[in-house]
Amino acid sequence: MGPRCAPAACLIVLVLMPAIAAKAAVYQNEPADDTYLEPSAPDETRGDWDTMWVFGYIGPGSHPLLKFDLAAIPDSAVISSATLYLYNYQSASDRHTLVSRAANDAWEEETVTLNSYAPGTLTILGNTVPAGGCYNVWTLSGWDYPVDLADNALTLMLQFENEGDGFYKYNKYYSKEAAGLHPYLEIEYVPEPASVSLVALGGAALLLRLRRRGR
Ligand SMILES: [Ca+2]
Ligand SMILES: [Ca+2]
Repeated sequence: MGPRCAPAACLIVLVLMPAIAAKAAVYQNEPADDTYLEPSAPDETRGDWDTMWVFGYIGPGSHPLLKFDLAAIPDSAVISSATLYLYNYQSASDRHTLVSRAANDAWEEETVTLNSYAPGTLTILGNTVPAGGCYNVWTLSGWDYPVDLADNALTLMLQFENEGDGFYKYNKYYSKEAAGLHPYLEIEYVPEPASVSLVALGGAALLLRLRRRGR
């Protein structure tokens, strides 16, 4: 009976494992749905507009709503960073703007309105100072992402931090219906558990072949 694992084969497995397991992947995608919810028109849809307003003055403001399809990312992936980009083509305030995860993904841009949509639990993931004529960037942190990798959808809602403070303010962002400069989400992740098990499977197959050869 031959050796259970030839030294050269062991070396190949040991060299390949960290290289494959650590390989990061990048998801970059536009929203599947984007719109905004408008308190002055609570039954109107804005899903086909090329603009999404963040507005605040007195009382509730206007809230962009974006949904990203995460099916391309394995459910077991480990996410190292997530960043939202929205192009601001007209700015009337540099007041802090929040992005929150909304628990309810059951909406479509063609039909959703302020009155038809209950966001469920809102969790603040990012806060940035907007500026006009450029992409505004939100670094997402504290995202409990496994649940969204499992249901393949992330809904994000934007609003001014203190939207009803009596200060007239707005920012206009391009939606995915605009001619260009669309919103997008970038996620860096490692499909770690899947890769490790693939490497382990490859190693097991190699061992099996060597053992058979050794008989
Ligand atoms: Ca849209
Ligand atoms: Ca979800």
